[in-house]
Amino acid sequence: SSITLSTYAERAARQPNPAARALLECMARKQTNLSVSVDVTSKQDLLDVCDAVGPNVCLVKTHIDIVSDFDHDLVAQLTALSEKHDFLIFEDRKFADIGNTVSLQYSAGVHKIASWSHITNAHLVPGPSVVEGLAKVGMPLGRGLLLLAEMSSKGALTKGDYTKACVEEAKKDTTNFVCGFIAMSRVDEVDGPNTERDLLILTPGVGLDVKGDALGQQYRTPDQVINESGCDVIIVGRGIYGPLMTEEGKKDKKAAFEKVREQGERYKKAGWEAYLARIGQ
Ligand code: 5FU
Repeated sequence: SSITLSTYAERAARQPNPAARALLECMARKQTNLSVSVDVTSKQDLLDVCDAVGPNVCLVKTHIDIVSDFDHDLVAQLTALSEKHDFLIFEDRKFADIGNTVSLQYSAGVHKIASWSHITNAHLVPGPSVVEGLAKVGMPLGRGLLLLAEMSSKGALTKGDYTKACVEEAKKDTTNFVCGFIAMSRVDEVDGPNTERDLLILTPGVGLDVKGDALGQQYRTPDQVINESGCDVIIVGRGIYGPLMTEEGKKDKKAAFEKVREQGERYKKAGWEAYLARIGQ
């Protein structure tokens, strides 16, 4: 299809959503389609992982509510790292409430997500008003929203008509606030080439060494995700920061961070090779 055969640079040039455009430009500039999911619970570890993998990633994905010692200095330092290393920030908040509530959860509370996160995501379970509520806050700030069209975990209910409804909602959003999906496949093209909107597909559940975890996660390789399935960004968590979590890693943090850096490089290479294979270069 036209989208999967286009380069990231070509797609950046025609992308109407400012956050999605900045992401595609960053991907083309740094030659990386790797997003690191930094699911660590201390502020310093989060910042140190970002500093270690920063040169190799286009996007840092956070779960800011798992950071035990969260404060606004974390946001300031994360933002500074995003400028130092040239990456965007995606808070994986998975909003799923009525429009009024999500607009408050997005703008206010302890985390004030909209003020620092370029991209966030939402479940379409409540209906289109979840998008409207988030758009009210995010659009004036130039943010982008991904709909969770498909999840990676075993037995996920995100399939069939539900996935289709997410795609329809994205395609009919004339404001361009919805800029893509969390999905496992090219969900916008199951009924033929998508010539209406260039939507991004960001894909978690990526690992080179294991097939899953003990709690239902399922992993595929960067080649399966980018080349075979036509997705745009690989999201890798434990495959990259895993060395920090071992007994050995806790004892020798310096050595662990060097391994984290190496894993970042490894996944960046694998993701980019898969992309080059897909566009035929
Ligand atoms: F929407 C989704 C999904 O369908 N699967 C996921 O795994 C999100 N995720 C997130 O990606 C999840 O919350 C983790 O933050 C991350 C995957 O981490 P892993 O360590 O690579 O399994």
